[in-house]
Parts: sequence; C-alpha cells; structure tokens
Amino acid sequence: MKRVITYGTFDLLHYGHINLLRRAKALGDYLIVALSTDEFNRVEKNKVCYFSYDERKLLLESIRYVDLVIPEEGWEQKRTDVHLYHVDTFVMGDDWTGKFDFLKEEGCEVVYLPRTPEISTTQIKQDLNSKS
Ligand code: C2G
Repeated sequence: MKRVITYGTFDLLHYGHINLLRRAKALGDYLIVALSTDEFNRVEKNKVCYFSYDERKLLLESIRYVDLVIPEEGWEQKRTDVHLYHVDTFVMGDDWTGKFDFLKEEGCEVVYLPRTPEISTTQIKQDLNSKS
C-alpha cells in the first residue's frame, strides 16, 4: 500500500484544494492530510481561519480522496511524520517547490503539483468583501 501525505490549512475549502487532493491520492493508495491547527496558523502562518480546525477537519474527512486527517502543529514535524505514518510520497502544491526537498533524505519521494491558478481562499474573501 503506497501512502501519501500532504499538509495545509484548507480554509474555505474550494476546488483548488480538491484538485490537489485528487491528484495526491492518485499517486498512491492512502492519503493522509496534515491539517494546520488554529494555533499553528495564527502563530506561524499569520492566518486567521474562517473555519476552526474541527470544522476544517470535518470537511476534509468528508472528501473521498482523504483517508486520514492529522494535526499539523509545527514546521518541523514533517521529518518525523513520514516515518511515523510510513509515508512513501510527500505532495504539495508548486508554490512550495523546493521547500521540502530535505524529506528525500528520509527516503520519501517529494512531488510538487501545479496549483489551480485562478482560485484561492484569499481571492474568495476579497471577492466577497468587494460584493458586500
Ligand atoms: N492549492 C492548490 N491550488 C490552489 C490553492 C491551494 O493546489 N488554488 C494547494 C496548495 O499548494 C497546498 C494545498 O492546496 O498544497 C493547501 O493549500 P493551503 O491551505 O493554502 O496550505 P498552505 O497555507 O500552503 O499550507 O506545511 C505546509 C503548510 O501547512 C502548507
């Protein structure tokens, strides 16, 4: 069984996220999503989510491509996660290209997939604000 992992905030879940998750799952048999906690978002990514961690987790667990959702609490956990969860392939959108190549040292394949260009959580918020 080939196990794939990806990380992210996944706030205001949209089709760009789904495109990523669908392609990530297609690289293996089991997809783990490490979901950024509210604390990690606030402290490390300067993001204030519309949906809480529990709400974002519920949404992700409802997606057919996702097999397991775990918390992402810090930048450093990836190195241990890939061993803890016996991960074969690490996947991120290509806005992160090169940033996680160190995981190859842990015996993990690292794949960066093209982002869906025209959609983002930030864009959604801006569009909604401009219409209100
Ligand atoms: N994504 C995408 N296309 C979009 C928007 C997002 O392919 N239009 C991808 C991103 O590249 C990422 C995933 O969807 O791989 C989740 O995106 P975010 O929730 O924005 O995650 P991010 O803030 O990049 O957090 O440790 C890594 C971080 O947790 C990644």
